[in-house]
Amino acid sequence: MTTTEFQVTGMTCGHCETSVRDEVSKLPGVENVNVSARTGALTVSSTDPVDPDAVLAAVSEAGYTATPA
Ligand SMILES: [Cu+2]
Repeated sequence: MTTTEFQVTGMTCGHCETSVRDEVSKLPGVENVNVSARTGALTVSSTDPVDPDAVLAAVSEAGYTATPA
């Protein structure tokens, strides 16, 4: 299990968190997603290291912008 951290901008509430969590959870190998609208922190736990670009694309799909942290 590995965890990868990102910083997300644009989230304001729990619905934003859910949108990000739903999209990132779809990525292969992702086991757990922790996201906070308050801090912008996104932590992705996965069986193998995730492709950061895939996570950034998934967050973008949800309507927000992420950068590796
Ligand atoms: Cu929101």
